[in-house]
Amino acid sequence: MAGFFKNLKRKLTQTVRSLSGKIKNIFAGVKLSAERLGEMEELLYQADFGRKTVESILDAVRESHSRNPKLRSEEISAIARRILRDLLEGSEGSFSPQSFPETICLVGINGSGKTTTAAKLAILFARRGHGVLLGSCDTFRAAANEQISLWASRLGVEIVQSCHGADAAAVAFDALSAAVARKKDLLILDTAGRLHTKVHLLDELDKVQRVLRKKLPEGIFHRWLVIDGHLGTNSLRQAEIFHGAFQLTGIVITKMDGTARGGALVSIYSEWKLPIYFVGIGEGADDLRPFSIEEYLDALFGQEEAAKGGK
Ligand SMILES: Nc1nc2c(ncn2[C@@H]2O[C@H](COP(=O)(O)OP(=O)(O)OP(=O)(O)O)[C@@H](O)[C@H]2O)c(=O)[nH]1
Ligand SMILES: [Mg+2]
Repeated sequence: MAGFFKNLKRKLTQTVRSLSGKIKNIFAGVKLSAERLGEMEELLYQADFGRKTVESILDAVRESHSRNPKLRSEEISAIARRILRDLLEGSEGSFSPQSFPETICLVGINGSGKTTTAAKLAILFARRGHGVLLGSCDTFRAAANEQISLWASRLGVEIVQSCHGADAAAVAFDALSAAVARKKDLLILDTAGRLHTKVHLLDELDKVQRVLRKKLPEGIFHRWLVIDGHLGTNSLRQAEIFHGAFQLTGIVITKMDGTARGGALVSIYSEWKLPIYFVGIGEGADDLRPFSIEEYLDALFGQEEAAKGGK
């Protein structure tokens, strides 16, 4: 846990500066005014918090200010933190393969980080002693096979894949059969990135899902949307389309390192109430952490606010 905090905080330094530091810059030593609140509003939008989230925070600040006209910047940060914590309540996904072959199918738009996340998950659970099989249903992108097989051999994880242009649903079927035959605890399926606006690609994914649904009871068939943390409010639309098409069961947010944003996560959770399982914080195999609300807030606001009663 401490490692996660240090890592995520180090990697989110830009965010730390923008939220904790900037709230201080806006309010330190000056009276709270409509103009200052306007600046805070802008800051929150820049960090990708959605309208409802921003309004909830500003309303709470105004309300506290009416009771205490001498509200300090630290207290304003603590209020924002409290509102975000409330909005995120219940969002921490906890995952450990229980009955074989538990299957995670990763879906999302192009370049969101699915393949990298598949590799990171594979090594994470392999190290915990689980039998893991990777399946590559990305038969669409020419270099996809090479990319994932390189990961598999580097990490020493078994993989099932097919040739470029093959039927993705057939690969899903083969991978699942192999997972059963080899008695793997966990099958992690990577899929081709697709724009949520491209109907034929969504149809292909639907076929993959139907093949898996026939074989897997609902409880062990996980459909996680991989979202790029840089993409901001656009990711709400992605979640809506992918959730509508595949009844998602969870979320992974990638590229949370080095982004001054990351607030869209709160909107996605508020809207869909899908558990957030993992956060990607880099390109390496170990740069994946279980999602933790407090650590996310610490990373956003900085340790100082955490110590000052934001918790
Ligand atoms: N900084 C950072 N980069 C990441 C992270 N996750 C993935 N990437 C990088 O993002 C790029 C795209 O990652 P992929 O895993 O190939 O994405 P994908 O969703 O499989 O892409 P397609 O298969 O083309 O749809 C690569 O350069 C990764 O190294 C992360 O958490 N942090
Ligand atoms: Mg990929």
